[in-house]
Amino acid sequence: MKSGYIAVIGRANAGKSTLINVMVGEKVSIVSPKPQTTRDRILGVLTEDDYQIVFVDTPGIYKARNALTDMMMRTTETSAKSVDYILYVVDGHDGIADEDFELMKKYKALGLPMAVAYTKIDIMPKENIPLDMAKFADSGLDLDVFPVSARKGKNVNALKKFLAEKMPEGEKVFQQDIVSDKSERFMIAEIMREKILLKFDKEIPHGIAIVINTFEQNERGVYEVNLDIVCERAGHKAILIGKQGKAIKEVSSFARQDMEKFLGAKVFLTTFVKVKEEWRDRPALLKEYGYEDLRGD
Ligand SMILES: Nc1nc2c(ncn2[C@@H]2O[C@H](COP(=O)(O)OP(=O)(O)O)[C@@H](O)[C@H]2O)c(=O)[nH]1
Ligand SMILES: [Mg+2]
Repeated sequence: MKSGYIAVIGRANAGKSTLINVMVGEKVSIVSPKPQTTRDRILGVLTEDDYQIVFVDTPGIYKARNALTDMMMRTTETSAKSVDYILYVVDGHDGIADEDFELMKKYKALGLPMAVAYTKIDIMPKENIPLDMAKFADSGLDLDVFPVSARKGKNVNALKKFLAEKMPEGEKVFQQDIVSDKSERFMIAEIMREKILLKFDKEIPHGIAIVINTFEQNERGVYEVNLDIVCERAGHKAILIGKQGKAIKEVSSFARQDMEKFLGAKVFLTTFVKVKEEWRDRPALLKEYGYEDLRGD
């Protein structure tokens, strides 16, 4: 049996979470076109007859600007140091940046083996692929590069197989049917945050925290979910709610549908919007909202 941990690293928005979801075969991490979508370290577990890979999704790499992003960066750093292997994700559509090579060099210097997933090839001109492959070859970093499309599932099996073979011999860490280390409650909050990321622009989604007050399945099998959407300003609250509550109704409806898909049952969702100024810079509130500091983990 092969079994090990792989940290999935790369710039914000590269497509890390999408690729993990596809490899695991279930949604374990939310996805949006905006940076800072993933805030926590999330484990996505892929189990086959002869191997288990635990993918460590990370918040990505960008410059820290507040206590929350600072903590997210530390989470990425810490996660990258306690694994067997690194999968570096490059957005092929966006193109390889010098920063990517700097980061790959930095993580290689930790002494961990690394492969590259060059993703989103479904939306880029085919002729760019060999040009970028030459850049990888010329980097002197000795990398195994896999051009993939997470969205179309292209070449993903080849990548999985390659990674499985790189895992050390060992027993399973998670039971066969476990796909994530996170609870259903956590995913419900994340699904709500994903829909807000998809609907609202600028600073609003980055200043959102979701607090689940109730998460219960009643005797009819319906999940009763009550949650607070915490934002940073009264102005944001007004936008989140919208005229006659139109915006919040719409976003809650999308969230509910996705929650039902995730839980495989009906959901009765009620939401409240609250303001907590500057919560992202207040350690006590970060903790209250479930953002635990992984430093020294
Ligand atoms: N077309 C296309 N879009 C993708 C692919 N993978 C990710 N995306 C999109 O890229 C954006 C960022 O993806 P996400 O997984 O959240 O990136 P992360 O920040 O690295 O975790 C989202 O809008 C995804 O839908 C892909 O293979 N093809
Ligand atoms: Mg992500």
